[in-house]
Amino acid sequence: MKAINTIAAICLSATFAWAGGETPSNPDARVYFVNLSDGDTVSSPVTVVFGLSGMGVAPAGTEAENTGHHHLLIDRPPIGEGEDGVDELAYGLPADDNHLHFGGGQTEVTTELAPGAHTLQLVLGDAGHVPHSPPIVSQVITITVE
Ligand SMILES: [Cu+2]
Repeated sequence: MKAINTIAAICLSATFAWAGGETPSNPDARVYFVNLSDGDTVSSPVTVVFGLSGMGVAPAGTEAENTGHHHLLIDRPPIGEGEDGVDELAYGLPADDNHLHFGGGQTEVTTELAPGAHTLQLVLGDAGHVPHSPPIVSQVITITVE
């Protein structure tokens, strides 16, 4: 019985962390890196191509069902984790050097990255930059810039 309670507690906390905002997503949608894989070595500037299936890309501010715009998290804990992680999931992503917004509906970026290892994650956001419910996020990948 104790084990069942523990599992229930874990499920509850996971559900909370993955609540996202108020805009429903297609739960089968997927966001992914088209041209990069975990462990890749690249040179700067780095081009990152964003893939999305099951939903559509629309500029920020567009209220249309099953759409969103891309965000690239650079050198951040996985979305929902770390300082402010839960708030970012529920209330929206900040715009800074670690959270790039593509509110024009862009599907790729070429950006300078310092030599060394960097983590990247894609997060789809709604009209107001808030992750959907459930959130549509990519795997976190680590790339090395030579
Ligand atoms: Cu945004």
